[in-house]
Amino acid sequence: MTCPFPNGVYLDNNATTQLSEQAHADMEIFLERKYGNPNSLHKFGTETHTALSKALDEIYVALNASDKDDVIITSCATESNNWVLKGVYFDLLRHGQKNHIITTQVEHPAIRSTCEFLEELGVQVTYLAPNKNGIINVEQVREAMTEQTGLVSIMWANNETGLIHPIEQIGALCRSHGILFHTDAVQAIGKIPVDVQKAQVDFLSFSAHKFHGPKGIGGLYIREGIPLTPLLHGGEHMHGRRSGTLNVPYIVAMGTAIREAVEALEFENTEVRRLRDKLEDALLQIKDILVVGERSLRVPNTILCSIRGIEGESMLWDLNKAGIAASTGSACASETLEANPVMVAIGADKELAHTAVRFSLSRYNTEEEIDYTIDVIRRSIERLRKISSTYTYVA
Ligand code: C6P
Repeated sequence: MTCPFPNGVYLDNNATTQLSEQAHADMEIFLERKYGNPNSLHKFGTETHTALSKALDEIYVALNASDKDDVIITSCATESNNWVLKGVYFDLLRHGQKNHIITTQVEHPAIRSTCEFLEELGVQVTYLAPNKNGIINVEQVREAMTEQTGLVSIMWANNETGLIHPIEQIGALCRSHGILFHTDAVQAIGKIPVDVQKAQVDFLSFSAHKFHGPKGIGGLYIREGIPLTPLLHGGEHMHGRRSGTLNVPYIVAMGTAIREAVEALEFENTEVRRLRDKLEDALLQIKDILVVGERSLRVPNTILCSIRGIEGESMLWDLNKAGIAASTGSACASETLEANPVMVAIGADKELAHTAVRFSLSRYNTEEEIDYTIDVIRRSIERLRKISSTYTYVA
């Protein structure tokens, strides 16, 4: 089927997003004429320094950070996540009095692999399993807490399912027990309101390319007065917390992108949600499809589904040929690999828990694109089920 949209239909916005036009326009001058190092004292430096301060202000406002808190620019959320876990290890866990981290089975590998690395250094890690709704509840966190718990790290919204964890309740629990709390908010910013004070977080990771900013730039929010050993030592950039000459053009673009993302939250919650629900309703009309997680518990843009009798990769291949970009999430296609823990938790059988297709929308998607996608999906499922060795197709 020939795609009627010249640039294709992009439904993989949890992987990365299109750069906003305004973010692109705002950063251009800093790639060209205004190239000074913001730490330099001459005119070239002061003009980039001013732009840097403005962009940082936009990030503080977007997160509702206080001006006593720190927002430190990093290269991406992977770096921010690594920094929190390894920094807390250096500051607290390696001394032995506290040696326990609570996290979940559904974190991004930037958390999971770093926890596994810390386990090799002697840290105890509890990986909470999602409940039957696919989320982690506050009681599970409370029950896992011990005298040794030094850090709780739980993502705000899951990248595969879009399911939202009760971050404000978990934040309040951690604060009342004096335990540090980190959240990976990569998939929450621009989709739902994120307020670091309300959520009582000590650390929060984000990545610009998930909210229509550029790739290779992100940040870590650190609450006022919380120490964190740097990952990168060097000059006095970012108050000595993260060294390296700052990437002014990308930081400027991230400032614009996060401001726009917050301004667009209402649109995300109404229009993007409406289009997501339209696509989801159409999927649910097809026989033997599982959509993971209650809609009301998910961010407005995400659908993770399993289609009986069809490998996720085969479906993606058909979609790609029709100009539509989606992904498999990281649910594993191979029987030998782990099943998706959320699907297991919500009671999916083995076949469904091993295959998935993720559709993630953005504010740039249109009704026409969704209608076209629905048409392509219907045809593809019919075609693939007819040739499936595991599915008995009945017209
Ligand atoms: N998730 C996905 O397709 P980076 O790559 O460092 O900017 O972001 C990493 C990251 C961290 N946390 C969460 C919750 C994420 O979703 C991601 C990126 C992409 O789901 C690529 S694996």
